[in-house]
Amino acid sequence: KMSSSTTVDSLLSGLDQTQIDLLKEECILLDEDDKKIGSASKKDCHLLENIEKGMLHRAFSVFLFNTDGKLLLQQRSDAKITYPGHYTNTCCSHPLNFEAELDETEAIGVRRAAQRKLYHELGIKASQLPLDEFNYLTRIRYKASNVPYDGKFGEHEIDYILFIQRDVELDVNENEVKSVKYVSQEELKEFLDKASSEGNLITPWFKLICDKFLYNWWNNLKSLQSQQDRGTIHRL
Ligand code: DMA
Ligand code: MN
Repeated sequence: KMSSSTTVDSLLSGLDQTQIDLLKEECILLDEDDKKIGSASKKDCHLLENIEKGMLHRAFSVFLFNTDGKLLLQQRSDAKITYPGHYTNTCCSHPLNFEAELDETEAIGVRRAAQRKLYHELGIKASQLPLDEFNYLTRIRYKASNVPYDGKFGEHEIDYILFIQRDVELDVNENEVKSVKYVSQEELKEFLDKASSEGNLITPWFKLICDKFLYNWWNNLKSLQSQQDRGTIHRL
């Protein structure tokens, strides 16, 4: 039984204590229409056992571009519990279950969470990331039910896509991020093409977004309002 302390301990044994502590964060539980139905710990939200029963939570994915139009990629640290060492978009996380991040008006709660985590993971000061500059494009619901390595954790989220174009100063948190790099479209395509032969791992959500949406949005960085589709939840 998952509730016995022995199982809980073995579930987390050998994992990074800082990341274990972050599993206490309270995420927002959703129905399939992105309506809040409750809250649960980050740990409970990501257990495959719960995901298989339908547990779904709110998340966001930030794509940050510099003024040359290059995308900032991050490689997740080896300490991360889910998808360690994988390459992904600039920053991903969850709005948490408190008033400021629950506010759904123009996705302001999600944008506040993005500002919080861009500082936590990449050291980008909030003053360099005004909330109004985050362009909320659409939502994507996806499930990644099998994390390699453990088979215990996964993702099942409604993911808010946020674009922002700013030149920023980075001060990377090594517990979260192993490396960062800016890439052009050509460089990203080549990187993804060669990833498996070169042994580079890519997160499932980043792969899905690249395959279906990213380059079209990227080609419209100057006119992102035309790309907004906030009424839709893309179910992948
Ligand atoms: C979770 O990201 C969000 C998505 C879109 C997969 P994460 O695992 O990086 O969250 P956190 O940084 O809070 O651990
Ligand atoms: Mn998640």
